[in-house]
Amino acid sequence: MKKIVLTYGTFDLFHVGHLNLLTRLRELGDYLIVGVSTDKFNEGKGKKTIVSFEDRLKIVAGLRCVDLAIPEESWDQKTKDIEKYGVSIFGMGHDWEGHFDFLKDQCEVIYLPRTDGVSSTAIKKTLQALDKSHVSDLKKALDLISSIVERFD
Ligand code: C2G
Repeated sequence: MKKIVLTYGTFDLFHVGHLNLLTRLRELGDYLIVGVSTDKFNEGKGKKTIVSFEDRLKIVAGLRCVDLAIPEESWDQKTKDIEKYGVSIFGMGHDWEGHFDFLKDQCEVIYLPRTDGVSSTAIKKTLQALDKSHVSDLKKALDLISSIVERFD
């Protein structure tokens, strides 16, 4: 009887934190299913993504540790997916600690430590700082500040 593990996420700008989690979840069972949030579902989460759902799904599906990638379209599909796929373990990173304990009557629920120092948000911020148009805006702001400072000298 295969031990099926299930998780969900946005997986935007896929990074090592995502990979560590998926690898660790896969090691807990024999088959890992990953629900990837659709763009529409992310709008509901208030999450703006850089990488399209199609590409995020393809990247996750292409990972050696992932056996099946499915769309995540709603918060309440977890219960149905656990039933449909005969899931034994539902796992998430510990930033979700407690949020999915209601699934405990269907399967084991675990929260694994997040990987520190990396997040899609931090990557976006770094890219913004390096963006040329952003740098010219910063330069304009600096020129304005120095002209104001000069007036007070
Ligand atoms: N994660 C991690 N370490 C990081 C960043 C993320 O372990 N440095 C984990 C998160 O805890 C989550 C998974 O990677 O379990 C995916 O993270 P996100 O793509 O940010 O997913 P999120 O937007 O939290 O969506 O129904 C659940 C939601 O779809 C989860």
